[in-house]
Amino acid sequence: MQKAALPELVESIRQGVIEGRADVTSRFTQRALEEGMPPFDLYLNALIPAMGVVGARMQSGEYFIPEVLLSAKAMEAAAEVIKPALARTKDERYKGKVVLGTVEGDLHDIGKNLVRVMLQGAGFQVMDLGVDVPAERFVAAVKEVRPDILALSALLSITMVKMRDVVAALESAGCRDSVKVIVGGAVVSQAFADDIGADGYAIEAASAAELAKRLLEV
Ligand code: B1M
Repeated sequence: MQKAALPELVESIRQGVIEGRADVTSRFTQRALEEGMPPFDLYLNALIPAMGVVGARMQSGEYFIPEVLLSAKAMEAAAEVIKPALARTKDERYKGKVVLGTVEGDLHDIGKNLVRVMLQGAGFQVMDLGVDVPAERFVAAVKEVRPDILALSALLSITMVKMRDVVAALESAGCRDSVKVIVGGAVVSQAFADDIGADGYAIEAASAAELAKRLLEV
């Protein structure tokens, strides 16, 4: 196979995500890893900025949902290729249990999945409840699994308020003090986290794993 410079590979992956080409992103991601690019750098330099471009195009009306879904699929295809490489860098020491999910009404899961990968890479055992998770389902999982951390993701202004409902539901069920609640997602902020009584906020996936470690002091 012909050698390609890393910046060119990164650009091809970025374009692959923007154009919604899963075949392109998985092929070039594989090549970038073979060329020695650290897996996390691929997220930071190629995948996340490319989804930023897709978001801007959605906002300006240039892209509609079908295009965005194709881009999301292309990003997931690259993420599948990166996963084994990330697993090899895994910190095997067990850090604790996390229940994770995207709140009710919200179907965005790319960022949440990245948070899961980072938590697992840091040594946490993660139970991922998926997307559109009602407050009662989070409470049931907290009672059942007894996690150290409950991690909530939201990408929409209209669904971030559901995070407050989850905290309230934990309080009503008498299990608020048994778990640390952390929140994140593009619309969430530290001020919002403080306002709803969460234990922590992280701006991106790697810092979510750092936050989880800090909260458990491990
Ligand atoms: Co949606 N969408 N979307 N969308 N979508 C946004 C979020 C939006 C900003 C686009 C825009 O208008 N510019 C906008 C929200 C505006 C707002 O409310 N403020 C929006 C909208 C409006 C909508 C719909 C309402 C569109 C419609 O139907 N008219 C609809 C809602 C559906 C629903 O959820 N009920 C909708 C649908 C969709 C798709 C299904 C087409 C698709 C989702 C596919 C999927 O997730 N499987 C989609 C996508 C892909 C996007 C954009 C383009 C990209 C999101 C993404 O995956 N980014 C997005 C625009 C944008 O963000 N630029 C947009 C990449 C990902 C790695 O980043 O998710 O931010 P992110 O995660 C980051 C951090 O936020 C953080 O870490 C991650 C990485 O480091 N993080 C956490 C996330 N969760 C965390 C939890 C933590 C800590 C950190 O602790 C627990």
